[in-house]
Amino acid sequence: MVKSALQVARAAYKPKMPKALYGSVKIEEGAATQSVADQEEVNKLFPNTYGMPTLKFVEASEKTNYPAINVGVILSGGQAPGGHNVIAGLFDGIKNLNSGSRLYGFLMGPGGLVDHDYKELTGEIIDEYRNTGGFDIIGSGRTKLESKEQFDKGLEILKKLDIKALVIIGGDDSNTNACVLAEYYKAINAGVQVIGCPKTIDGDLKNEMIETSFGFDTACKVYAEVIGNIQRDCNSARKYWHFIKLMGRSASHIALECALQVQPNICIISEEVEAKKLSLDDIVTDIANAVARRAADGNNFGTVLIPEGLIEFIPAMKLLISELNDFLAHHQDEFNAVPKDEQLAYIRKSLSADNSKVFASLPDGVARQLTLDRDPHGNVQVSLIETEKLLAEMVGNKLAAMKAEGKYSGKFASQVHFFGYEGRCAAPSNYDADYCYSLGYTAAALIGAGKTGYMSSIRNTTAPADQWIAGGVPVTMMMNMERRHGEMKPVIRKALVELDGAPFKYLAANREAWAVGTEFVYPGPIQYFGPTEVCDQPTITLKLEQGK
Ligand code: FBP
Repeated sequence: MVKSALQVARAAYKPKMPKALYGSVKIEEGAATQSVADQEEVNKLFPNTYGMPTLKFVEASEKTNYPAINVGVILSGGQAPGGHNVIAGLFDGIKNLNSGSRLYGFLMGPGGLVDHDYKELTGEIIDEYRNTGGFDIIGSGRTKLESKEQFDKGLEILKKLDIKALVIIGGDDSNTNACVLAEYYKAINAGVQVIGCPKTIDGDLKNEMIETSFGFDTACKVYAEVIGNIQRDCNSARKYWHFIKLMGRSASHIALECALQVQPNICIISEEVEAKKLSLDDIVTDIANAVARRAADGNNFGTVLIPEGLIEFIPAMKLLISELNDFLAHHQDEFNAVPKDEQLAYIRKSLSADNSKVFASLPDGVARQLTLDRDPHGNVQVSLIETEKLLAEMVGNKLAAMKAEGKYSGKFASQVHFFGYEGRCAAPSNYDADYCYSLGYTAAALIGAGKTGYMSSIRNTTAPADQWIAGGVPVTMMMNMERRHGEMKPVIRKALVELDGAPFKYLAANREAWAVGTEFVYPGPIQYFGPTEVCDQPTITLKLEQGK
């Protein structure tokens, strides 16, 4: 591999860790836990892993002798900056337990476990990937690990390689499945521990014990850099409105964090749209009015940030998607047999009257998106829906109508952008490099302590890294029951933007000024070397959440 100058220099970076992890550790147990909701049902489904205490690692005066252990690791779902450092931390952690320990990576996601596709990760291989972006060390995939057959097939290879612990690095769905696997292996006495690590740029796997999912920090900084550049361009030429869609399948954390970093003219937050029961027309009208107000001051330019998941949060769309999910879960084969040019009509006549009307009002491309392209978890692939174009077009039409009525006299030209994939494999920021390495190292400590069904947790991350707190959280603690594919299932509750939370309140308090004025901030690129106030800042979301 030809390495860039940055890659070479960055390889030497030593990630910072919580102080406790540098020496021998012992566990301090917290209180027994409960699931966030539906306690009885979740307890029933996880009799062996429910109710376990939270764990904290503290320095120990005596060194424990650990036997050598073979560990497997899986990267699951979308890429997020820092995944390689989780694996490096895990590798160093298990070698620290016992230098005879070995690490095996299952290839291309959970499918690698089922298909027995793996490679041993040696020190030489690990060194090639320290502090780099991407998941290419072993690849990732979205196969859903959920059936007993898959678990048993996986167990065959784990037994063959004498693997006693499996670390699954993934988002809420993958960690839900990790927990189901932990429960199953414990129930059958398989002798395999399962530990999860919180990953996703979307930032929606968080709770009181998991401050953030890794990759969110770096991805937002990459997007904020380019949005800042666009804003400077836009403020220079003063002739375009930029409609910028930002990744984040469901929650609007990425859009919100970017807004806090760049101070755009408009930022839509899906969770607010849902709470206020706004229609697509309401959203378009709000944007058009803001454009008209700026035009009245001679400012025919601006930026609009749009969260990727918006469509699903518009109440009428949400009802439609929910009926589509149930309908397709039960009629997928029948649907597949319908000729392509008749599929939309087939769906229209199969839906209830209200939803059929909403479905019929959508442009064909969007309607097709909602019915055809699902990920293996059954989710609509919202990243493929071009809401930025839809909104730019609809705002243009609305302004034309306003002009005809004499309510607007400006010029409107738009540019559209979608930022998502370009941030997912960026070289991890110092925050993510340190956080990820610590998560991996903590996963090794949880393995050493014989734990299963836990997620690796690092807290207090707005403080300097030596004050971070390492521990473990029972995955069942994060669960509730939700409807999936037409059935009630135990799943980790997704953390959406809280409208009474400090980050949203900060946006709400400032957005009027940002809409009318031009108060753009230009964050510039992530810095890996230099003063700590430039290189080691956590996200604004995290700082506001922690009152800093
Ligand atoms: P994860 O939740 O698996 O981390 O994925 C996040 C994400 O980047 C979403 O923001 C986006 O909607 C989706 O993945 C895109 O998926 P794909 O990579 O399959 O196109």
